[in-house]
Amino acid sequence: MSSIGVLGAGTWGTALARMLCNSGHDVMVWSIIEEEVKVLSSERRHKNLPNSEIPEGIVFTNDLSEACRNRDILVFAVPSVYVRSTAASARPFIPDGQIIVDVAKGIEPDTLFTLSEVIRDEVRRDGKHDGIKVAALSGPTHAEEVALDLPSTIVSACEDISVAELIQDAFTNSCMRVYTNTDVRGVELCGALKNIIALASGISAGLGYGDNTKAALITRGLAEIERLGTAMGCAEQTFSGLAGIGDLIVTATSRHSRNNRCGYLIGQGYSPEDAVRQVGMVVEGINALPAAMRLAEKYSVDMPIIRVVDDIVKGNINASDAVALLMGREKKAELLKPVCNSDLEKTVLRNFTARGDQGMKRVITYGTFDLLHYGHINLLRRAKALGDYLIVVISSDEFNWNEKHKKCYFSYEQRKALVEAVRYVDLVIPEESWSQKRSDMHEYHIDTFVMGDDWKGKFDFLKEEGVEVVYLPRTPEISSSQIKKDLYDANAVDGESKVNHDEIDTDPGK
Ligand code: C2G
Repeated sequence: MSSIGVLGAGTWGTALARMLCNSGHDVMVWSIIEEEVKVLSSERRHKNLPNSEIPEGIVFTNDLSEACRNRDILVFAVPSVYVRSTAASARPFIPDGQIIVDVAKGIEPDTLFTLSEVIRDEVRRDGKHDGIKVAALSGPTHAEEVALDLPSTIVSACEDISVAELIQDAFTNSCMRVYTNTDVRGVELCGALKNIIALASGISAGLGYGDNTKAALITRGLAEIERLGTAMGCAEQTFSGLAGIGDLIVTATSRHSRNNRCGYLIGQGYSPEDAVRQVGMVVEGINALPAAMRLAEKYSVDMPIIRVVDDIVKGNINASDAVALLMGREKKAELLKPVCNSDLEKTVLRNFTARGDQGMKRVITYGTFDLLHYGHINLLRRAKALGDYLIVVISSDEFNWNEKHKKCYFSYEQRKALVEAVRYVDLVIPEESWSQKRSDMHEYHIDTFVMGDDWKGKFDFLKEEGVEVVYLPRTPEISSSQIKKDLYDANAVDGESKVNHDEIDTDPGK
């Protein structure tokens, strides 16, 4: 069993703490509000969870260091607007390597960071926490129902699948079934933006509209979120999963949903401020609007429902005009994106015709490919030998810098040009996130995923996407970093015995 610190004694934090304690974990809950600590400690009930007793085993504290120290897992369950300040206050008590789970839902408006990114950014500020591992836990889980031990499911998301699985183990019990997903950004984006669709669904009900309108808002609302998510490099499947459609259904249709209730009051004619006051709890859908609008603009994604909700909350339009606005938009096709990009399709068909046999086997591999060398060529040659069409996904400069902390000698465009010139390579596309692999397998109809065996085991999860995963032996002794080192050393030697070139006779005639 684990020792778990839960930061935040709100409805969700308390419901999770109760579940974890009943599973046998050692749980301590921290709240910045001393009065809240006193009431919860003495009454052993949360005001929003009247039918759920808080187990005696849970200790409530106002001492942040006590809640953070010596914890196997630290859970951030504070409202989205307090995640950064809580991370800053907790940093001195968080050891490097700490596993942290964010369960709040939202996007930070000024940085556009998801909340796990906010925590990572804030805790690592002192340069002494590069080893922390931050995950997100998100899905169709009303706190009120989790607190009643009603069967629920949730997603544990982390790029590092071993961390996602460790959290899966800690939170799984007879009432909670946990699924893992490496697409953290997609899971968190769903969690934040579905609250806005829930507001829209509540507004619609408040205006007296029925289930047809609700179903339309849920379906088209998910389409908007998915469009934005895939533009941000998230995996398509995340949006049709528990953190996506699952959470959207439970939030947009349930009386438990504070976003839905707040929307209903707005539809009834209350101002957003009065509606939030009446709900009496944090309405994350309203907090998520500024970031959602900035993301839609940044990625040039059309998000009409979210835009309309933003206009209503800002008072630019009244709710009764909103639905007419949405219904009066230009006609659209539902399947907007070609199954595969046309250039690739033409190339595939050309190769298919050329070969004239049963079909083409498509192979994909990923890498930085800086200072292209024979180790890379060996990899590309063997990868191509596994099929008929080889796609090489080259890390963008931003991805290398932000995620791999690598500074390349050649820019992405230069590395792309070099790799495209290799006769084994058929197509080069950019790698912009760790999580794009899953959707790439489907977007490019991949049969075989290949990597050097220095990555052995890291991408086995792609087998779930129906592709063969192959790790090929690395070419020993050569690497981009080795080349840089050798050149540096050689230069250093040269510098000592550097000949004065003025003395060298450049006249070839002599
Ligand atoms: N490689 C190899 N032999 C070498 C060097 C590299 O077989 N001597 C292989 C690596 O195993 C990898 C590919 O060549 O499969 C590209 O190597 P890098 O550019 O170093 O790739 P890396 O930075 O590890 O990026 O999402 C995966 C990452 O993008 C991989």
